[in-house]
Amino acid sequence: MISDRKLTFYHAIPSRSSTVHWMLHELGIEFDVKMLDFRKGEGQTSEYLAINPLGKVPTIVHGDTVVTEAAAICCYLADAYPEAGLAPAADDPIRGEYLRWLFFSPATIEPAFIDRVRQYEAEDCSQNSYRNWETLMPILLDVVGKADPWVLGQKFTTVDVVLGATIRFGCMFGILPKDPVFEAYIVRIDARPAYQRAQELDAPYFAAAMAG
Ligand SMILES: N[C@@H](CCC(=O)N[C@@H](CS)C(=O)NCC(=O)O)C(=O)O
Repeated sequence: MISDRKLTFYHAIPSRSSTVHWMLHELGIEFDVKMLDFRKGEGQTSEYLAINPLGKVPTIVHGDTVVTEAAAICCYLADAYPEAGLAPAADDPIRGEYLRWLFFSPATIEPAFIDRVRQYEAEDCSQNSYRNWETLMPILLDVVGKADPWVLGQKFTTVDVVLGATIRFGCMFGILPKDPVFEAYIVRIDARPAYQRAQELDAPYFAAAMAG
C-alpha cells in the first residue's frame, strides 16, 4: 500500500517547505524530517543534489519515489492519502477546478510576486504567465473573496494549503495589497490546528534563523 511507505521530508526554515510541513500535519501522517541548514551548505551536498539537483527545498522521499516542487508534493500527498479528504477524486467534476487553483500559485502568482518585488515590468505582458499585476489582482480577490469558507466551498482542500500559504506570504511581506478579503482568509487559515502545529514546531528554527 502506498501509505505504508516510509516518508522523509526535507525542510529548511524559513522557506517554502513550510507549506509542505503544514500539509503533512493536515494529513495527520507519520514522517521523518531532515532539516537542512542552507547557511552550512546542506542543500549543496552530493547526497542532497542526487535527489534534488536544484539544491532547494521542499523535497520528499516516499519509499523509492522522490517528489520536489511544493505544489506537486502537496498534490501527490493528497492523492496518496485519500482518507484525509484533501483532494477530490480523479472522476469528481470538481477535480479540474481543484487542479486549476492548486497550480495557480507556483505557475502564475509566484512569478508575479517576484517581478513585483524586483520592480520588473515586461514590455510585452503576453509573455508573463500572470499577464500583468492589474489583471491578476481582481482574479485573486475574486477567488479568495468567494471562498466560503474555502476555495472549493465547505470542504478544506490542498488548494487552501498551497494558495493559502501564498496569500499569507504575499500579505506578510507587503507584496499583496492590504485587503479584508485576504485578511479574512488568513484568519481562517491561522485557526487550523494543523497550521498551528506546524508553525509551533518550526518556531525555534525560525527564531534561530532570524538571530543569524
Ligand atoms: N519551485 C520550487 C522552488 C523551491 C525554492 O525556491 N526553495 C527555496 C526556499 S523558498 C530554496 O530552497 N532556497 C535555497 C537555495 O536556493 O539555496 C518549489 O516551488 O518548491
